[in-house]
Amino acid sequence: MKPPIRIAVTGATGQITYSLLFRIAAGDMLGYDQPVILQLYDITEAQHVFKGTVMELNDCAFPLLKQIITTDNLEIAFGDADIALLVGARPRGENMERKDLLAANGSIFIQQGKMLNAVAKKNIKILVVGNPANTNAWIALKNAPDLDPRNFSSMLRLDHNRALSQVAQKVNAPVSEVKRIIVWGNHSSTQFPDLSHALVKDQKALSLINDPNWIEGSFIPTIQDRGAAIIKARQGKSSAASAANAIINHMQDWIFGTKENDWVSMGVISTGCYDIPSGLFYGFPVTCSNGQYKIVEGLEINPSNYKRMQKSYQELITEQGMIQ
Ligand code: NAX
Repeated sequence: MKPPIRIAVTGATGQITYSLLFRIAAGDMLGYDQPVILQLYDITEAQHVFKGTVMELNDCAFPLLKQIITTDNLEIAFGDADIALLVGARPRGENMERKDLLAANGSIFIQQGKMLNAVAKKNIKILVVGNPANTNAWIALKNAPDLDPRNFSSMLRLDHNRALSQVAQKVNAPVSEVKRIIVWGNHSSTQFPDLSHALVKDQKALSLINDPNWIEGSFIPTIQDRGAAIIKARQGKSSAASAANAIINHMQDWIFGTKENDWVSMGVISTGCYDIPSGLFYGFPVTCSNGQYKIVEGLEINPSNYKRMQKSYQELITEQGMIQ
């Protein structure tokens, strides 16, 4: 049997992680022959919630689950971790302005970046999910000088999957036949879901759809505002199972590679391509192989799409400014 992989998860008593932990322990993320150790972190006030989750994990009798650690100590949670899924974040409270939320999360991700730097494996793969995910990833990276920036990522995969599903429904094709969708930018309503390069069964999606009004009036706003629509439909609860599924998809593709002739959207450190200046986390199309991602470069971008991409970049710069 392979040696176990240590997976640190923060916000591990929250609703996303309640959907996530059982799938990881079942083998959905790292394969059905890969033992895992779960290193679960949450704040002190939430520790009592772990009891039931641990009882249920045990009651599943997962053969791959070798150990469960629960803690409010980041050093224990991140110690020797191979993977860190940073899901926990401070939710927006009443009367809290966006800049207060950014500041509160800023201090969380400073501590987490420092501790990852100090005690995690040097080749750790980190996915930031807690919002504002792109900016939180940037803060964690800034505080982890000994880790490779390419080991950090932020989650755009839920937006990507939402876009795949909307297109598949529109053209009445299986989701597996929809390829090369891109979600550019920030995980926020400025993100730009782009079908310019998308294919359905190797035909151009735009020609098959042949309905610019649907793209502008329905597709783009549906993806941009889907989070809010889910909260409304679930009477106050935000996306949970679909977010957990996106985490699994993101990590699987990063570790095991993307499908041939396809790419996925990942928040990764910008390198200057597509005129997005280097140094912030931005959603790009990437391919992955051998555990490494590569930004798909050189795609043609028309002027109106360029503007949308810049708008999301500007929002990220504003977020960084508020943190600083
Ligand atoms: P919950 O409110 O259910 O859970 C949040 C967890 O974070 C709780 O367990 C809480 O104790 C913990 N937490 C609070 N303060 C903390 C701190 N100082 N340090 C560490 N953990 C702390 O939220 P849930 O629905 O699970 O969502 C978690 C995060 O994911 C939120 O920030 C949410 O906005 C974000 N999302 C990001 C998505 C993405 O695509 N990037 C999509 C889904 C989700 O909305």
